[in-house]
Amino acid sequence: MSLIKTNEILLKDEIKKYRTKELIKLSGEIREQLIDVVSQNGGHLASNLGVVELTIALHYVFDSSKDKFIWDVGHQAYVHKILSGRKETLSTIRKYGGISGFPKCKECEDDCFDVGHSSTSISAALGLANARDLKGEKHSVLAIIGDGAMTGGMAFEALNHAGHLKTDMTVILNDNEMSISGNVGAMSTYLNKVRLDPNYTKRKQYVENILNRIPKIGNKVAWTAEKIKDTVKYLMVPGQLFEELGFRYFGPVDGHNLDELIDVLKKIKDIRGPKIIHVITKKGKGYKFAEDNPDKFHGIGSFDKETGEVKSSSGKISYTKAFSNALLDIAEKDEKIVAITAAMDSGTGTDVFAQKYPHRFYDVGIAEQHAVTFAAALARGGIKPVVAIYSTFLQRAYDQIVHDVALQNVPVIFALDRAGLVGEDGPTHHGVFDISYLRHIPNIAVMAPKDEKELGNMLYSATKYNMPVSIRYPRGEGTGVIIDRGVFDYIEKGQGELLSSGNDVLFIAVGSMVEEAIKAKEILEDSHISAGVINARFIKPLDENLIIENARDKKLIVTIEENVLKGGFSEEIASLMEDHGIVKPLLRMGIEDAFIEHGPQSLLREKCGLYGEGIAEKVKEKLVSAGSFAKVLNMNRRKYL
Ligand SMILES: Cc1ncc(C[n+]2csc(CCOP(=O)(O)OP(=O)(O)O)c2C)c(N)n1
Repeated sequence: MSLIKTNEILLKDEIKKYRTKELIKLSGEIREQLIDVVSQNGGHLASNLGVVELTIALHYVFDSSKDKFIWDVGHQAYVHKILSGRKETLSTIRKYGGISGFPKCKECEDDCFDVGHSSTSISAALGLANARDLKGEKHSVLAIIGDGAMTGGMAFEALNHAGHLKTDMTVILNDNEMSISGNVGAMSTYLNKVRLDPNYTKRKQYVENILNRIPKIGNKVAWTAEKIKDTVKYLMVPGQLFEELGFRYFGPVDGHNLDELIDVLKKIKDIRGPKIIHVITKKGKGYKFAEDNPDKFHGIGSFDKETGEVKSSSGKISYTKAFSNALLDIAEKDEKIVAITAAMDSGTGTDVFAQKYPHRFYDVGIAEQHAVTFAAALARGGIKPVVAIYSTFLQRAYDQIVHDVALQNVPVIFALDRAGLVGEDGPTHHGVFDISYLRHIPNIAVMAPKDEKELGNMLYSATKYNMPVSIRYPRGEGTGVIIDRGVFDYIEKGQGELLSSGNDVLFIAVGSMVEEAIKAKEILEDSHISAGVINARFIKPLDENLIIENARDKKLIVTIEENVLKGGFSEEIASLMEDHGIVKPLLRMGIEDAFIEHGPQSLLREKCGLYGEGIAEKVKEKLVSAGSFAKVLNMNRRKYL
């Protein structure tokens, strides 16, 4: 289904007739629309406010239905959406059935590559540019990448390859000195140096002009002259890094000056080979609250646009906060504990740890693979690293988990926030694969808490296991359970928890789904169906005895997990049953073999059947199809009479 309104005026065509004054006016109107929509729907505000002029200039000089724009991460593509036919539908962004918060090929032909995870744009641009060349086509290919995304290893791998291939493509480096929080690393320091040197561009041009005047006489002299040129250039021009990699460097350019932007884009349009334009922007530009607090307004829920205040929630603490508190309390008593984040300190709640223990905290940039190997080596060196990464982003580091952590059996703890359906960010961000990609790896324990208190207990226990451990927990508020700060219960490795015993059905639920299993159990009681509930706690190693003991006398076993069914927890249980010769109907509740779209987290859970009523319904259906429903009902009626 196309979400584009066919009658919508294409602003990207209109603006080609505009003069600077009109483009500036349009920038203001776009900013107003961004603030209006994001204050209602939530989303990535600060990044989009920062690229208004840059996006207008790109659409002014290029044509995105022919030329290819690849937005790194894609969270800053709202302005592109507005200009390329989605001005009217922007109000539906991130809503179920509405347009996505990220570029999506199926949504619009002006989106040429699906994105969501960081640092892929240069690889994608290089691939599209080579496809163009192989097919003998003619169009421009541009990767628009932030200085945060530039810290990701993939970006460097792609620069290295592009410089080697000498493919005609352009990288626009959108440098706002911020990742989600302040940017980190040597690359950031380097860009800062270039940015802060006002005479840099002039000096570069001057040096190049002089050097080009050196005459070339004979091979040997020419070679020597070239060498001298290189050396002089290197000494005189700060900012040679990209040129050394084979890119022609242009900039720094004021990313809010439309004339300057349009001018440089027009100039580079006809220059062949790999080029990089360094554009300086301000994150949150034009909205005071976002300029003052770009971190908070990077990704935000709905808020009051007059005050900048986020609309209040129920007051229960989030899983992230519970993790953050527990980490702090545990680390206070164990100085070997260090925390690692990959550019997500506030998202993972490690920012509080960073403030208290700056020397025990590492923000590695958007570099999940490096984070994991770095942690493995810290652990080898006798330290206890806690690596806090969203479930979806840890996908990047699968090999490092296998090769560097599990194989060496070193005690790295993975705190996997946003495990399960995350909601409005959609399929690139749902954390629904980690059970599958972790449970088959030897040596690692895979855990999931039923509530935010158990999360603390699991983290505490994991620091004692002396082995690799992963703890997955969902996005959003906890259950509201009371937590005694600094007091933890040790959980024996591989120990599940029987929450209630029943006669007919056994629920074996994982993490966020334990609460739903309890609801389903209560609903089923109204139909005289008696269900027991096990909180699995461990996906691996399983509490085999607890599960087998409770499964034997049941008519139906139900597994519930917020993960894909393929390779998930239910397969662990199916194997266990098989191994113990227990032949029972098994109802496996989880995410089917498809990518789940964006929308409110609770709605998506409902659509996947992962909620109390839905589970209870499925149980009844399964009992009917297994021929057990009438039997259970008759038996239980007799019991109750
Ligand atoms: C692999 C991966 N890790 C983490 C993230 C989360 N993330 C989204 S945007 C972002 C910061 C990007 O900074 P930058 O590229 O400078 O863009 P800006 O928002 O500052 O314009 C991060 C860390 C991600 N999308 N992908």
